Amino acid sequence: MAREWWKESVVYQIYPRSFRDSNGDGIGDINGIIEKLDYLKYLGIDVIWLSPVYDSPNDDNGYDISNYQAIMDEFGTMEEWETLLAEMHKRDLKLIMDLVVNHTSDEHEWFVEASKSKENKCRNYYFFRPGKNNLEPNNWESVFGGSAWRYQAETDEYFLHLFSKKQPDLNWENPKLRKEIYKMMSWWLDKGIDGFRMDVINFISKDSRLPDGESKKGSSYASGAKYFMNGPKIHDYLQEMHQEVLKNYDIMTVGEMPGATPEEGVLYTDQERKELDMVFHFEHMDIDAGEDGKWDLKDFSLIELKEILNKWQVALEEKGWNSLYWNNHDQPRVVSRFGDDGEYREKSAKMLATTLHFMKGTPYIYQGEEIGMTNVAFDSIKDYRDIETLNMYNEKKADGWSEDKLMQAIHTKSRDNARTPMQWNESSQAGFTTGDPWISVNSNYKKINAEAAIEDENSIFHYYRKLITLRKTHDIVVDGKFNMLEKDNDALFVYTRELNNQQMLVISNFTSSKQHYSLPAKSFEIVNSELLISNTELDVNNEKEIVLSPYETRVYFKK
Ligand code: TEU
Ligand code: CA
Repeated sequence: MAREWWKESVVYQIYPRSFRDSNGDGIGDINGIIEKLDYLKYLGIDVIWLSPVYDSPNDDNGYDISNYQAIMDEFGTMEEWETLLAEMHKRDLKLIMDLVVNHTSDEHEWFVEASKSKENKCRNYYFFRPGKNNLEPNNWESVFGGSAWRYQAETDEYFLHLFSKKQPDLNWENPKLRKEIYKMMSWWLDKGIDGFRMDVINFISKDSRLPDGESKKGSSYASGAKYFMNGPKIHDYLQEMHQEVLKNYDIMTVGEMPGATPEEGVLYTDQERKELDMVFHFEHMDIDAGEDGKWDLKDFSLIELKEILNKWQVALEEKGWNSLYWNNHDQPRVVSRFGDDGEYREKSAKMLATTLHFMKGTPYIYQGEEIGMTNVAFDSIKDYRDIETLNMYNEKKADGWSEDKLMQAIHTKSRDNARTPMQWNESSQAGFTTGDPWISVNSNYKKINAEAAIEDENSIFHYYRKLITLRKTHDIVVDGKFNMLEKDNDALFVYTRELNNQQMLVISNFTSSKQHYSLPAKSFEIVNSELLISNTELDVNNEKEIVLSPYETRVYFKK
C-alpha cells in the first residue's frame, strides 16, 4: 500500500543541550550529535527531531529564539549544522527541526524594534495593550506562573507572553508577520531539512478580544486557554502555511497541540484539509495531575490511560494520523512515571515500549528512553535549571508549600527529569562531557548507560532495535486497524491489530503482580499464532489461559 514515508518512520528526539558535549564546555552541541549518528543508525531510527539550536538567550533553553536563521554559539556554527544534515542524509536519516513561532525571545530584533515606540513598524508583530484600572490588560496566567503580561515603561503598555517573560507572543493576525515566518520556513526547507515539529502551534490564533478567563479560587490570575487553544483562525493559518510553504516539499510536519481533542486532531491531520501530518496531544500526559495542574500530584489510572489512547486511535483511524509518545523534553521519564524504575526497571521499560510501538501511528523515542533512563531526584532546588520548575518553587513556596512537598512535586514532574545529560558510559560525567555539565548527571549512570546497553544483548536498547525491526517487517504495525480489549481491566493493557487476514494481539501487565488472562478466542485465534516478541522467557504452547508475571508483555501474530 503506497503511503507517506513518515507513516513508516520511527522518530528520535534530541534535546541538544543534554545529548553530547564535544568541546568540554559542559553543554551539548552539534558536533557531539555528529559523533553519535552511527549509534542512532544502529538503534534503527529513521528521523531525528532536533529541539531548537537557533540563537537564543536560553531563558527557556532555546525555545526563546532571538534569530531564527542563526545557530546558537554554544551549539556550534551554521557550517557545523550543514555538516550534521549532510552526515544524517549520508546515513539515510532525516532531520526535522523545531519550529517555535507562537513567540520569539524578547531579544529578537523584531521585538527590540517593536519596543521602541507604539508607531514602530514591528509593533503589531506582538500583542501590546494598555493596562486596565492599573492592572494587566486581562487576567491570563502564564504557563510558567504569574501574569501572562509584562509591563514596558518605555511605551507605557503591557505585552503578552503565554510562557516566560522573555517569550513575547507573536501576533498571527498580522499578515506581514505571517509572511516573515513563511519566508524563514522556506529558507530552512531549501537547505534540505525534512520537516518541522511545531511548538504549541495550536496557540497561535488568539480570540482577538483577549477576554478574561474564569478566575480560580484564591488566584489573581486565570487560565486563558479557551481563548488561545485551537483558536478562531488556527485552521486558516495552517492551511495558508500549507499553501505558502509546506505543499512545496516532501516533508513531515507534527504539531504540538496542548489541549487538542481527538475531533480537533482529525481536523489538523486529515490530509484532504492540507494542514499538518500529525499532532502531539497531551491528554495522556495530564492523567496524573489533579485539578490544580501538573504539580498537584495524582496516581494515574490505567483505565483512564487506555480510554484516552483508544479514543485517539479510533478517532484518527480513517482520517488523520497519530503520534505515539511517552516521553519528551518536557515530561518526566516514563519508566519512573508509568512503569517501575526500581526492581522492574528494564522489564517495565520494555513493556511500555511494546505497548506504545504496536499502536497505530508514528512512534517517538526521546533521548535516553532507549536505555531506560529514569527521573532524577536532586536534593536541592539549586541543582535544577528549568525555568518552569524554578518559577513553581518560588511561587508555591510563597504560597506556603513545605520544602518536602515542593521537592516531591519537582522530583515527580520537573521537566529537568528529562534534561539530565544523556548517559553514554560509566566514565566521569557519563561520557557526556569532559567539563562541568550545565546540569548534573543522574547518579545512576554507572548502571544505566548506552555502552553497557549495547554490550548486553538483553538490554532495553536491543529490545527497541527489535521493536523497530518488527515495524519494518510487518505491514500490520503501520496499517492494521486498532481494537482495544479489556477496557475495564485496571491491570492489563490489551489490544489487537487487524490487516486483511493478519492479526496481532498485544498484552501488557502494567502492575508488579501476577495477572491471569484468558485469551480472547473470538477476537484472536491463538492457535497457529506465533509469539513475535516478549520481555519474558516463555515456553509458549498457545494455551488459552495465561499468567503474566510482573510487567510482562507479549505480542502474538497470526497471518
Ligand atoms: O511546550 C508547550 C507546553 O505546553 C509545555 O509547556 C508543557 O506542556 C509543559 O511544559 C509541561 O509542564 C513547548 C515546548 O515543548 C516547551 O519546552 C517550551 O517551554 C514551551 O513550548 C514554550 O516554547
Ligand atoms: Ca559543548
